This record gives sequence, C-alpha cells and structure tokens, in this order.
Amino acid sequence: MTTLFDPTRAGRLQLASRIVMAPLTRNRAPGALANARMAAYYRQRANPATGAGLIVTEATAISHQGQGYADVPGIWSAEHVAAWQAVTQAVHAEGGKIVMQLWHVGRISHTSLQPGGGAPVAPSALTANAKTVLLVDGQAQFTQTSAPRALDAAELPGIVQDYRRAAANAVAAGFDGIEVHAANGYLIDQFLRSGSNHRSDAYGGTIENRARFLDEVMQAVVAEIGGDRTGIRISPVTPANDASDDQPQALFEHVAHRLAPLGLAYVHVIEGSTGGPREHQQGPSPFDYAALRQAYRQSGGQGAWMVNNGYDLPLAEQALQDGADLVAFGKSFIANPDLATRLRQGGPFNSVDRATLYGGGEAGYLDYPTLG
Ligand code: 8OZ
Repeated sequence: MTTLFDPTRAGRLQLASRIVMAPLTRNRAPGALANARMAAYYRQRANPATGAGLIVTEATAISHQGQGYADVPGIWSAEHVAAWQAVTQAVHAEGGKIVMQLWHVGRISHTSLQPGGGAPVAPSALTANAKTVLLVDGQAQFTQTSAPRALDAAELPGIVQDYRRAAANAVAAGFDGIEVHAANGYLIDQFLRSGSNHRSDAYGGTIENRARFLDEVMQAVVAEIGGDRTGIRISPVTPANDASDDQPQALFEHVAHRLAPLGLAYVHVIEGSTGGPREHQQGPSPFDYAALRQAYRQSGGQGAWMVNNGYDLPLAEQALQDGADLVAFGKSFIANPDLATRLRQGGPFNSVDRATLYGGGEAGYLDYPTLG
C-alpha cells in the first residue's frame, strides 16, 4: 500500500515523499524581493524526512501588473532572481525540492499596487466582489478590489510573454520547476470561468475560447523550460475571489484534455472551496474529481495528480489509494514546520494563528515549534 512517506516522481522531479507544502501567501516580501527571513521559513520545511517532499512557493507575481497584494514577491527582474537564490539554496541544502508558483492576479488588485496607479486588468470590466490585502502600519487591511479595465486582445501576447520570462527567471533562480497559478479567481481563472469572462472575441464565449488564454500561457512556459518541470494549479468550483462558472465539469474536463499533451510534471487540484468546505458545489451537481482525472488520463496525461484542501492523514491516505499521487497541505504546514514527522507520529499538531498570516515579522512565521 502506498503511503504519504513513499517516494515518487513528478516529471523530472524525484520526490522523497508524497507530502507537498501548498503555496501560501504571507506578505513578507517588501519591495517584491525574497529575503533572508523567507529563506529561513522555507528551510524549516524543506527536509523531506521531517517536512515537505516538494515545496510550492507562495504565489509570485510575473509582472508589476500581476501584483495585487501588499508585499508579495515578484520574479520579473534580475533583482528578483538574485533575491530568490537565497531561498532555493536554503531548500536544496536541506535536500528539498522547490517550485515557484507563477501568478497574475488580474482584477484581484488595487490601483495603489498597479503601475502608475492605474486600473487592474481583467478579461472583462467586471469588478469582483472580493477583498485584497493591503498593509497599513504593518497591519493587514482587507480592502475591496478596484474596478478593472478589460484587456485588449492585442495586450495578451505581452502577458503570455511575462509568464514565459517568469518561468525562465525561476529556473535561473535555481527553482526545480514552476507551477502556473490557474486557480482561485485570478487572471487565468477569470478567463476560464463564465462569471468573469463576458468577452465576445476569440478569448470568450465558448469553453474552448475561454480556455485559450490558459492554453497560450501553458504552451509558452512549456516551450521555455519543458513540460516535465511545469505544473498547474486549478480550482474547478471554488468561489474564491468571486469566481463562478455555470458548467464547471465540462469546462475543466476540456482543460484536462488540453493539458494532457503538454507532458506536465503535475496537475494540482483544489477540491471544493479554497480553505473551506470540500463539498462546495457550483452548478447543478457535485463536481466529479475522479472524472476529471480520468479525462486527463484518457487524453494521455501522465503528470502526477496532486490534491489539496483540508487533508488530514486518513483522508490523504485514502486519496492515495484512490489514485492521487501527491497531497498538498497548506495551513498545517504554516503551523507545523515538521509536518511529516507529526503525520508519521499521529500528531500533535500546532494550530495556525490567523492574526499573523498576512504581513508582519518572525512571529507566526519562524517561531512555530517542532517536536523534540
Ligand atoms: C490568500 C491571501 C492572498 C492570496 C490564493 C494567492 O488564494 C492566493 C492568496 C490566498 O491562491
């Protein structure tokens, strides 16, 4: 019987366990630059014997336009690349593996974070009923997102190019690969889902059209660094950031079909409502995740299948028996740097302090205790 503690492979990534540290936004990168404190945080979780078999970084902006939250890191300049090298070196020194999550927030932004104080960009000029995180005197301030402007189709190749450059930069910074953030109501998901995409051109309307932008991003990134170190994260029914779709099953089975030929390292699926109920449903029937994986496999997709959202040990072991390859843990990795040790021993588990999640210093970041 496969356990969480058994090694596996995801594309060209040899992983010492099935335990993945999920991407987690922490707003501790002033100037969009990774720093020594972040390197220490990832290092604490990097040894596969006690921590993660694979770390996915916090979401990282591919461009200034892709920024939507205070003090989140970036990967669009040489300065960003140099800053992240301290993180990849720290993780590799512990024998760990780390991929960077590439992020464009689209409409989930605020004019104060955009180039020239302009409007955020989106598939359509529809304001999200959603909040972003600004920092005021170091304190997280949850603030309504700004009204976006609709992207002109002529702007899209530039954004695709930003993803491609970000992937190249991530490799230059020493990452083992990248994960394209296509989940949680950010730019790619805004194109995918009917609630946020009201376009009448080749990028809107039909499912095929709404998936076109994702397709172009994936093709570009895979051409740049190779499919076997590229992953993707999707969240078929999450309502996060005002995301909605009237036919999620058909939409994401189409996405699975399109992803299959890319030779990806892995597909990462948030089940249900991100950070909330796993049973969350959009549309008339519960989402069928087994059918989604089957659609991917039947189209020839061989990437590792990574599941996420509210997993504990029994649920995770069951997922592996049911055909998942990897399980990503979010909040439990924030609070338990030695999560693998604790899972192996059946606990105990520290719980997360919500007051220190977004922004701040070492408290609630570097000071969660390990066993022993
Ligand atoms: C929580 C706070 C800010 C951003 C996501 C990147 O949901 C995020 C995020 C989560 O994917």
